[in-house]
Amino acid sequence: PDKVCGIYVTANNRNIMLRAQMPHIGLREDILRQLAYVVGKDPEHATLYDWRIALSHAVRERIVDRWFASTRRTYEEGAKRVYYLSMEFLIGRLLEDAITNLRLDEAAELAFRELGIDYAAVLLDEPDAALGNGGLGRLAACFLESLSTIGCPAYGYGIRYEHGLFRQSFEDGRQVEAPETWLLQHHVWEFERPEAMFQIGFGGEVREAGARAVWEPTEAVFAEAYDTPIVGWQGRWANTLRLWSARAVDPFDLERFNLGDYVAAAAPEALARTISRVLYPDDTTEPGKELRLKQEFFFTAASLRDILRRFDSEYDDIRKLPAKVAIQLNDTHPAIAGPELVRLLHDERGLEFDEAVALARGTLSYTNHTLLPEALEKWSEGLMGRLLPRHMTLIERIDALHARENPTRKAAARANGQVNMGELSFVMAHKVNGVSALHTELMKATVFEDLHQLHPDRIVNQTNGVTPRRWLLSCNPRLSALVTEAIGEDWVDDLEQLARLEPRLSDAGFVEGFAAAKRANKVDLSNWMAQGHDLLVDPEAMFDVQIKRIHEYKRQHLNILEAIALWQEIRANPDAGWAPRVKIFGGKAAPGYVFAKKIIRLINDVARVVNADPVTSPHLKVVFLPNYNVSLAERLIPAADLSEQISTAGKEASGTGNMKFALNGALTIGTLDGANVEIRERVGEENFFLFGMTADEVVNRRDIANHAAKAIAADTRLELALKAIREGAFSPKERDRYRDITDNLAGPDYFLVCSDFADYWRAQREADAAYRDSAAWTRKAALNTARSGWFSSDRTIRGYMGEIWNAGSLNP
Ligand code: GL2
Repeated sequence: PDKVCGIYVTANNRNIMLRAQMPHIGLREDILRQLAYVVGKDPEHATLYDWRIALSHAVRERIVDRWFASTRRTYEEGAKRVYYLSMEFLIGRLLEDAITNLRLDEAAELAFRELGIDYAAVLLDEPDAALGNGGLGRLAACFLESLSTIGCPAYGYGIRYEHGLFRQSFEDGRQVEAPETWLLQHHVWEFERPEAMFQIGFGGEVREAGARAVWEPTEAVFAEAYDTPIVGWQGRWANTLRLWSARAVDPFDLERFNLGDYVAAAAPEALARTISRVLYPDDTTEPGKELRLKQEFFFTAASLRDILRRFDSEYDDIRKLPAKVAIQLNDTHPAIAGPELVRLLHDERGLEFDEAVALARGTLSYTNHTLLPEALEKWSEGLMGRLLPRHMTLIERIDALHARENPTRKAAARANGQVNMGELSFVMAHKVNGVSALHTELMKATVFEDLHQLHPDRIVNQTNGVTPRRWLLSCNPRLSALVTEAIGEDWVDDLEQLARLEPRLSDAGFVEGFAAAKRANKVDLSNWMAQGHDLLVDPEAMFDVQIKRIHEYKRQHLNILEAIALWQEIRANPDAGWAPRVKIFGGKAAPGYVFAKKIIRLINDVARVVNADPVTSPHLKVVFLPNYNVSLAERLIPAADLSEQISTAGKEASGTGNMKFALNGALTIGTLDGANVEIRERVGEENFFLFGMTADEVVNRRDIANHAAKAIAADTRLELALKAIREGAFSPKERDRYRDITDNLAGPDYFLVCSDFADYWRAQREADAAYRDSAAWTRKAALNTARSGWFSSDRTIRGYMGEIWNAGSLNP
């Protein structure tokens, strides 16, 4: 018999095996079969939704074959497994991703053409799985895809939030939040695993039992697993994303129900489910709520138990744990994994405490994603002691052990009535990494200075990356086709091959093709904005895009101040030959972040006034697109000319949007912050518009008295722009509306908007001049694409595998 994917083919399973090898075979028939027998519709009555579910099932079947084969190989080889623990996985739509990776695009398109159904509309029907806030969650999603592409046996572990990140709309320019409801529709991609269920406890007492302790929680919930297969490029490998959902141990109070108290009867279930109900809509700041700590312990504890159960099924010596298991903590959110793993090894399995710590440390590693002080998690001892009494004692013992090993140590994880989760993560990890070269150096010099002195080999850098399958191949078919035509398709999983485009820049046909792809993407976007948002923009104009969470450190207000100044200057001098621009914004503000929400409203108010000005509107438009998410990013990035990466230096750990733009041929205007530094080094300084203070200069500038007032006094444009806001030019009915913004900027201006304004203006005018020479601009844009190959998340993951996890690839 034939052997396919490690399975011998019999007559019965021949069709399945054929499909595993050639997934396009029989796709149309499978769609129709799924439509009938899974969706329960005939083609005459099927809606777009029905077709999408049918197609998704047909695609899913093809993934499952690979998935089984991957799992089987991992067991056969006794391979080390990587576990990525993350509170967030911002995966977006999954159907197109799967179709791309299985190379089913043509077959699917053909099938729907034959069926007379709009294939593009079917793909767009899928809601985004928005189980993340921003960069941190999207990075986790790119990593999952790269792990599968590379064929590294891995699991993602997280929470199956019933409601992902809120939906954003604008009312009178203000952000309005509505709950996100992705699970209201049937979620095709997951498999429920009722057999993988763990009871997770909270609160209660700790009973001493000899050298060990027994924790007796008073409250408990079940964690139930849902698995989503994640298929890599060409379907060679598929890993699992396992998300935990909370449910009650005693779901229903029958006695209360029979007494007619229906609300009380349902309360236990409702309370338990709260744990996996919502994603915290905070980016880089922690709400510090009990529920958040419960969420963290809930998913971390369930994941660890699952990991040990799997380990036990293969090995009988727990001392092999670090050799067979690598657990990555994505930020400090799962930091309780340190003490929990020690508890499982020491209290439950009877290992000596010191050995339990050593094994845990050999298994765990930790990624830091931010240096913002408000984002470094700290829990009060009161709260943690109440919820996790045993862990409190263990943290104290971990501190004591570490102090014994390192007598010169200054700080501790438990200090001043708080538990410092960064400190705890560092001490419990064998490697700690930053996410860009600059960020990693700042970690060593600031938050982890003392610990770095004690453990100089522990901190390493792994600069972030993005998956080229989603962020070029699939989101930008025109540019991908051009690239493949020029250098073949090996670039898709070997992105550094893009360097081979560089010699093609002397070929007029290639350069023209590059410009044509960008132009066509811009026309598409303009049409979409005209249809969906009633916004008319000229595709010839420069598309200047800032899309990311709204935060003072990211400085959307610097961008809109520049827009105001430009508007004023064009009004004063309309015939100066302005390079036309469309400034596009997108991004959500945390619901409780009042200042960020004010920035959103200001941008919308400015857009209204500026876009209605007949004098300036041929030259300048301002657009804020609502509900920015992964799918909107996929639409905007291929059409961008200029990428705004203008954070206060030292504040953006890495950024990953910056990489997506460069890869898709946008030029960056940016500060020396995060991965911008490395992008500029690679694409060349002449192909990047640099401005602003360095991280060191930022720190020094803050010490200068009245730095903002001085910057304003020295720059008439800035002064006039602020004056216009203050005098109500954009809020005539409420002149004070932006008083807190203007007061802040003229006063403390912690993020140094005013101090960087003049240089930002200069860089923007340089960008204008460069854009006017369209041949030179296209060349710069193409060089950005050709030199962005290093920013693939495949490269990042290989770095983790080699320097942190000591894990290998099983790809055939
Ligand atoms: C972040 C950083 O702010 C961002 O610069 C980085 O690219 C990502 C991924 O490493 O992580 N840190 C953080 O807490 N969030 C981020 O996006 N939310």
